[in-house]
Amino acid sequence: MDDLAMTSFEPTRAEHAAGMESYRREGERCARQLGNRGPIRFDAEGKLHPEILAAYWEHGFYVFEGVTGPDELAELQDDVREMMARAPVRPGAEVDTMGRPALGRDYAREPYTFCKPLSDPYGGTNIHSGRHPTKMTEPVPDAEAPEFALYQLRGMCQAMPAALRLYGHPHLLTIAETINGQDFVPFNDVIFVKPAGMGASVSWHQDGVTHWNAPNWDEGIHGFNFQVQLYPSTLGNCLWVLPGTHKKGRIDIKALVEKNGGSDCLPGAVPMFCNAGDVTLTNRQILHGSFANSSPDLRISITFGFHRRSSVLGQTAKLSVESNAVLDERRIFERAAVIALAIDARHQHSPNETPYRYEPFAEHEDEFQFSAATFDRWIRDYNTKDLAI
Ligand SMILES: O=C(O)CCC(=O)C(=O)O
Repeated sequence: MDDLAMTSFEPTRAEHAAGMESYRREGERCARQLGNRGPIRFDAEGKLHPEILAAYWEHGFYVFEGVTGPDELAELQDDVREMMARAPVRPGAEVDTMGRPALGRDYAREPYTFCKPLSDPYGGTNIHSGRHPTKMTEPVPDAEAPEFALYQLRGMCQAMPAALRLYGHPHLLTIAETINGQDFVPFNDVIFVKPAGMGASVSWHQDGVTHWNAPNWDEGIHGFNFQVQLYPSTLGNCLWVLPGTHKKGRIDIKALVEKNGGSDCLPGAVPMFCNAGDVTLTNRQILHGSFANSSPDLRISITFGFHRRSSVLGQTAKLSVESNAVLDERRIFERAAVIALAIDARHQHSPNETPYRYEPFAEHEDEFQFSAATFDRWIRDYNTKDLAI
């Protein structure tokens, strides 16, 4: 148990950072022993290497080092910086800090989410089917902190050319195919922004909400998420996971925290620290969360996931604006079309890279070439068709 567990008052930002120190170091020590990090490796058939796959299924996560090269990383950082600069000057405003129309006023889904610095907006609420039952420690921000800080960005494939191209990354799509089959389907995307000394927490949770009681439930049924890290993901700002919990069914998070004396510093949890350009792969069923970013370092994680087609087809949409829409063949095709166009957008930008071949669109490659017209038809407001389960 860490020092903060014994306190019932709200620590200041600095007290929180200091109080987490020993927990972070112990988590780092455990994480380094797991053997689930390194560069992407493929086997002779071009699939994700079986040793990596085995480590992923054992622990429920993997850290891939050096996935995006310096040029791609710089393009992503530039696009995200620009999207952040175009955010409404305050929640609900029509203009950005420079008085320009804020980005996304014509998007069907609001692309920006704000929250109070160092708060926990989900913990203990019914948001997202109540999957965040406990509240994280909410440190008191420094006096100069603004009233609101950016928390999440949505609609990356519409808002940022580099992010659309990332969505067509051949190595990431090959991993998706190895784990979820050739007919894998997309899930959704969101960019987590954890500003230095201000970033809000994401309370402990498991992601999936659909299949927990299904007779065919297994450790992969709710898919996985990638997080492409644009800056170093440090012990002080990164996502934490409780290894192996993706295999254990639904966890009683409340009981776990109570057993831990009410502290959110769960024993056995490990930090997914890594460098800019690294990509983490996280099973959606693993127990995971991130603490208020009381550290001096910004984290920006481009998060997008993939499912088995069989997990999605015929289910109803959860966790999204359009909850309870049926996820039928048509909807899957329309949402998956973003992958096909992302592959072509990437190919047009980097013609020397071998593009990924997405089996469900293999017969439609001529139709799904990236252009202004296909952008309007398939990408504009694509995230109203997310396949969230
Ligand atoms: O990156 C984070 O801080 C939270 C990510 C998360 O909870 C998720 O992807 O479900």
